[in-house]
Amino acid sequence: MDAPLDAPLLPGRGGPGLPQARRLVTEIPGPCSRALAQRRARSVARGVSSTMPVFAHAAGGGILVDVDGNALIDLGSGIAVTGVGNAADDVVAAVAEQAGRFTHTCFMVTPYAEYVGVCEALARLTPGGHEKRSALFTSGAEAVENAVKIARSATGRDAVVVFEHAYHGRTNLTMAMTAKAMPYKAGFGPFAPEIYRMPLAYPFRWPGGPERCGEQAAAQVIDLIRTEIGAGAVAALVIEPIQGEGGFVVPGTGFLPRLAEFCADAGILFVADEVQTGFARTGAMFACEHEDIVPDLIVTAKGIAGGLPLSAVTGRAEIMDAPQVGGLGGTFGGSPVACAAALAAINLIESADLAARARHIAELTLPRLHALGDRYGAIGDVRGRGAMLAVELVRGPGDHTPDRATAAAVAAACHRRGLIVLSAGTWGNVLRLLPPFVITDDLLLEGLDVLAEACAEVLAPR
Ligand code: PLZ
Repeated sequence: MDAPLDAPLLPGRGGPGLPQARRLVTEIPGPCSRALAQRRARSVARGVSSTMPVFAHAAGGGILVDVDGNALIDLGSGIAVTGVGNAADDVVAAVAEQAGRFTHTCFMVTPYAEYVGVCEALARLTPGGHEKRSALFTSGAEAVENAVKIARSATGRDAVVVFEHAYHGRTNLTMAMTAKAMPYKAGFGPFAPEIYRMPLAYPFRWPGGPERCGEQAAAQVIDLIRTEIGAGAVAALVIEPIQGEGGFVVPGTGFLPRLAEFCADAGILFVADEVQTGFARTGAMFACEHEDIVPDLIVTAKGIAGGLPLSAVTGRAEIMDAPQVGGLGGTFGGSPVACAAALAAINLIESADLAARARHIAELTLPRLHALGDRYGAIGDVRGRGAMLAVELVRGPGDHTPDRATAAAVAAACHRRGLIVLSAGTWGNVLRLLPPFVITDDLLLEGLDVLAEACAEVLAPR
């Protein structure tokens, strides 16, 4: 390791031009990050937490440079946002061009073409050949809330079905829809009514074993909806096709198609929350495509705009057009700068076939994760799709008890070595990888070597 620098020479900009190599010049966190952490403690509410103790200076490709000049490998993409790379050239140019013409008019006051362009792209890219409409918002949670508003308006029904381990956001309605109490809900109630939580087809933890998990869980859910809510009372079933914060749980085979079929028969709208899985993350443009699901409404955010805040609800024209004129909106919803960024990001995802890149990332990564699983009994499950992959840590072989402390220790060992990895899961015992699609093979493999070193430091071999 090089000697600490008193005045680090920091890059003037990020983007793909940053050297794509890990480089540690101080301990993590370094002195500049520690000084900022002190200012932060005096000015930022403690409820807002961070995974890594370093402050960002510039980022691009698969590298994030901190304020001390350390270059870290980014296997988090800011929680599945910067798939096209951070500060991607085309996104930066589109943002600069748009901001130089106008930053805001409010679409509800004087509309602009960029908003329409994003809605056209969403209609073209989302599953299903039917006529579609979209409405744009700012955060994922806001879009989920609006999907529920639209579903209630279109069906005249109140109830909303959600699932164990689900994450849908931090606003009042979406807190009610999110499963996990700590830290998302504790002390923040009372919560919105008419939200009903159902069992999820979680193959690794399904009592009847993984093989028939999808089929058995779907049968349970359908029975519970019929007997405890009444199918005719349900406006929408909202589900992440692969759970994000819940631990990258890929529902057991057949679960999603069976639920979609039941919803269609019962007049319940099938709403896919693709906030985390959308825009090529799972190796398809949308995760629903892996199981040929055509949702009635699809909620997107995160990866849509290369790092700018933008979210959307897209769906069947007749459903989307149910709310009264003026019933949907928001001052910043579909900000022109975010829309310009989205048009650039979507163009990159399509023209560079970043979904194929995400599948290639899985091909490089999964064998390595399985090899770690073979070596260490604490790795109970390896799962995910595309560039959305995870390992679940448990007490030991045959003991599925979640092991949060060990997951945290492996994550901390990665962080000390300059690798950004995130945890997830209801019990906090899942390590998840969300690399940017544009990461080079070499950098990804180096990141996986660092993960292997961290496992060797923390875990006992079988
Ligand atoms: N739906 C499926 O993954 C956001 C949350 C980070 P917002 N996930 C990251 C945190 O701890 O706040 C998410 C998601 C799914 C909805 C959301 C909410 O999206 O943009 O964070 O509101």
